[in-house]
Amino acid sequence: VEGMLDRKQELQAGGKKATIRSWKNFYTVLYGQIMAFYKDKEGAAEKQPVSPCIFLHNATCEIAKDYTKKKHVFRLKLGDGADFLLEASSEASMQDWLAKINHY
Ligand code: I3P
Repeated sequence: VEGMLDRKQELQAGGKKATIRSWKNFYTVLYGQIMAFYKDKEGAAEKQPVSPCIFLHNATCEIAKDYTKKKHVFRLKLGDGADFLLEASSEASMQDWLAKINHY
């Protein structure tokens, strides 16, 4: 699964509040248990990530019901305590990401 996602980091590894908290837009690709972040589809084709990839081992994700400022937002909690909000472009797209991420 791949596509544009807006991402905001809420917690860093260890569970500390993240210092850089703005939303950023990435062309996001899931390769098995690795989530990679590119500028756009071309960047993905050229394998030129613009942000460190995320390892989904021990990660969980669910709809971010507590986050009401945007629609179609889900929360990804990593095994190391980091926590990201991810905004999909539609309900269907969000459900697709949730299903694929929770499959691992
Ligand atoms: C952040 C930016 C985010 C905002 C975050 C701000 O500021 O405005 O959009 O999150 O609020 O810290 P900056 O661009 O200066 O980094 P929301 O969109 O969720 O409000 P937060 O610190 O309350 O998470």
